[in-house]
Amino acid sequence: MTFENILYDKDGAVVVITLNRPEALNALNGALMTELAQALDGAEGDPDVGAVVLTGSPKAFAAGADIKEMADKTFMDCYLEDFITGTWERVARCRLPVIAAVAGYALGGGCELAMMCDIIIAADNAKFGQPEITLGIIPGIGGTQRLVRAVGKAKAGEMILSGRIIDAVEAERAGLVSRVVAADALNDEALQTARKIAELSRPAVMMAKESMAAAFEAPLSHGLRHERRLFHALFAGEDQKEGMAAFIEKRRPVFKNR
Ligand code: CO8
Repeated sequence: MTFENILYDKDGAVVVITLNRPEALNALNGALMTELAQALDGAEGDPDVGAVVLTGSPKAFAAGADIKEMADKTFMDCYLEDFITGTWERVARCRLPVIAAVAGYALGGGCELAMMCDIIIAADNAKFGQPEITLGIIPGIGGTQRLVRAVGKAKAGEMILSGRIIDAVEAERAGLVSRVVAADALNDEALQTARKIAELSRPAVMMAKESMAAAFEAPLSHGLRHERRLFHALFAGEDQKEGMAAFIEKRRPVFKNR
């Protein structure tokens, strides 16, 4: 597939999508997001493909939504166009695992785009932030929700309210990225991870992804009820009896179902 704002490469069972507006640090405009949605349609529609890597340039994954495209929009423009929301959500709706390989800036919509992926692998020069507040706006495509869930209220609060940008080490410590690798190893590491996933049972991987999404989407009360059912069910097994008896008798438990 050929596009103007992204590159689409198929490497065995992995599709690598590279954001490709280097002159604008991969600022995300409507055309790019439409192409990205089409590329994901292509990857999902190809039965050989088991995983997607989404990456940018060594200097920028994406420096945010395109400020020049947004600057003159009115409320009515944004509302009536449902300003790029539809195409952005395509990334979050992708049924295949998507690995974000982030080098350089992942700011604003760039950070939000990375957070829509299942795994973020960061180069050691990566920088993450939600600087929208410095432009007089707020994150518009999930930042206030996904960042709070990813790193907690304290760090997300500082990032979203003050616009503070964090480096790769801090992002890993905060749980925003799965790991940090040397910048020159980023593409290989992401590709290897994607290849490993693509070799596994496709429905198992897809269902695992779907199930993890429920952890974000189900209300706490449903999650707690589900947990309680499983907790009660364990009292039907022998190991709960053995474990608790061993505690009371001050001996090591010998579990049957190991
Ligand atoms: N939009 C448009 N153009 C950009 C953007 C951007 N987000 N970021 C960089 N560029 C352009 C610059 O204007 C410049 O272009 P030119 O050469 O024509 O002047 C070129 O890229 C290179 O940028 P710099 O010269 O600024 O490069 P530096 O290395 O000096 O600085 C920075 C790099 C720090 C990343 C700097 O470019 C910067 O601060 N960029 C803006 C970061 C930002 O504020 N991002 C948030 C944008 S708002 C957003 O993402 C909202 C998301 C919600 C969308 C909701 C949709 C539904």
